[in-house]
Amino acid sequence: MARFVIAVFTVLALAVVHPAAAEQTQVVHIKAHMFAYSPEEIVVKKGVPVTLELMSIDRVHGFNLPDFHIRTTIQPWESTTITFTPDRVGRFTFACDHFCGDGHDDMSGVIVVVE
Ligand SMILES: [Cu+2]
Repeated sequence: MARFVIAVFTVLALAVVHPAAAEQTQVVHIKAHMFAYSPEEIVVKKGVPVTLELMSIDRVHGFNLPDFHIRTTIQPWESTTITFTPDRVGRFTFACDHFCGDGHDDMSGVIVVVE
């Protein structure tokens, strides 16, 4: 009986902890492809950590978000993860900085940080 009570208690405790933990990080999946990011615009909350999971579905691309000093290379079919905490509100442009073809110069997106 005691074991059963402990098991039920554990399940309840996990159920309570899990949603809170999920709110502490904003996970956003971004796909890169010639010559755009999908989605092109993401909205995140100021002061809450953001994890970007970046993946290219065709060739090598870059991801440069200078306002937050973030820059990485995105490899095809490999997940690249970046975590940062936006410390101010606004609209911040990210762009491909790895030449990927004729549309490369137009390959960009926006992170909107809200209160
Ligand atoms: Cu490019």
